Amino acid sequence: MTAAIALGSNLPSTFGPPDANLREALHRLATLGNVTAVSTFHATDPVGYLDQPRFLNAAALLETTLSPLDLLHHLLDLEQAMGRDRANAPAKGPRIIDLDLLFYMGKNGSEILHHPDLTLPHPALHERRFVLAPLAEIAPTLEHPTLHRTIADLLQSLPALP
Ligand code: PH2
Ligand code: MG
Ligand code: MG
Repeated sequence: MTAAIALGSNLPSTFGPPDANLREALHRLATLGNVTAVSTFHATDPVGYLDQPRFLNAAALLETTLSPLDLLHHLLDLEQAMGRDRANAPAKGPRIIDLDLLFYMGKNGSEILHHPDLTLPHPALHERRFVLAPLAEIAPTLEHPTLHRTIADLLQSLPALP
């Protein structure tokens, strides 16, 4: 099975600045399966909660035997192990590392899941340039299972940058 994962960081940690956090997270992702593709790192303006530093965003493909929910829980553990403190941080606010499960390609194609802890595909991915632009580098032809558009298509359809 292959999962598509979005990575983001906009705070320094004991590992260093955001680019070091992304590299550290990619090393740790490799303990959950085979990392088969990694995008370049994109410097992006914060979306949603504007009063925070710029982000560094990336995307990766992970070949894994973990189920979607097991993978999600490993991603959350990994965020915490790298020092992310969710309890004392605003939603959508600054973070050392964010690892979001975007798509999970199982035996029957890209999975659709509505679970209290996990929605697949990630419900906001199609409107986020900071997700689509890195993902388009490594999976341009991946098709969204409910929107029936490829990642390259969805990226093209975003409103023009201001
Ligand atoms: N993540 C958010 C909120 N806003 N903005 C950018 N540019 N990149 C992110 O990864 C990001 C964000 C919540 O997950
Ligand atoms: Mg996120
Ligand atoms: Mg997240």
